[in-house]
Amino acid sequence: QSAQQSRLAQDFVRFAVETGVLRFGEFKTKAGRLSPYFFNAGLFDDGAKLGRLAQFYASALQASGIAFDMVFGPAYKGIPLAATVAVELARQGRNVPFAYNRKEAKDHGEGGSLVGAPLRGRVLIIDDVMSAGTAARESIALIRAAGATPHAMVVALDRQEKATENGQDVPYSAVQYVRRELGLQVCAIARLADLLQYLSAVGGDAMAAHRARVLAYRERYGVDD
Ligand code: OMP
Repeated sequence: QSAQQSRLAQDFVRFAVETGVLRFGEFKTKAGRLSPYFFNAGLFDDGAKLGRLAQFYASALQASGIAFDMVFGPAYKGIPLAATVAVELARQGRNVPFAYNRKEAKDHGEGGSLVGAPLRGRVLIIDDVMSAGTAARESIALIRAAGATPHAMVVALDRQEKATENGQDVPYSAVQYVRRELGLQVCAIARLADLLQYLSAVGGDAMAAHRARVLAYRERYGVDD
């Protein structure tokens, strides 16, 4: 991680905490884990927050050097993310095609489950969070089935925790799996490590207590980078 990426990650964690998108407490994750923190991208819930979020994605992409020909937003949460990032990229002078899928198959009208530009070339998947990796696998299969190449993936938060295979924890994270086994480039605006760094930097009793719980969670479910 470069100095630029780590500064961006700290700014992003602060933004997520200040907007209440990143919260501390007790939450059940999709994989059924009891987590002391949760990142709810649905709470980027006005134009200004979404615009700022899109700038973070665009900066993280630029810092990563990842190449791509188009963006894809997986339903539902990836759709506004990919749309706003496409708008931000165009605003910065890089106009790329944009597509998304619908969850329900449609039997009339335009048909099919893909909407927007045809899936072609090196597709960048834009999503919110990677935990155990279920969502990532679905998008990759869908892009392959359309005859395009799932080339890269960008998420706001990499929770850096063990992926699951058939309901069992495995010793590597979803990001590591997607990178090593599926060959995609993956970038995250921030990772669990950045959240821990933020909590130390802010200091104070409340943050120290959150940090202790997040560390215990990482002890149980986390992976080494
Ligand atoms: P995986 O599909 O297991 O990687 O989990 C990713 C999904 O979990 C996200 O797309 C969210 O639906 C949800 N999630 C969050 O949004 N924020 C979190 O902090 C944790 C999760 C989660 O359930 O793991």
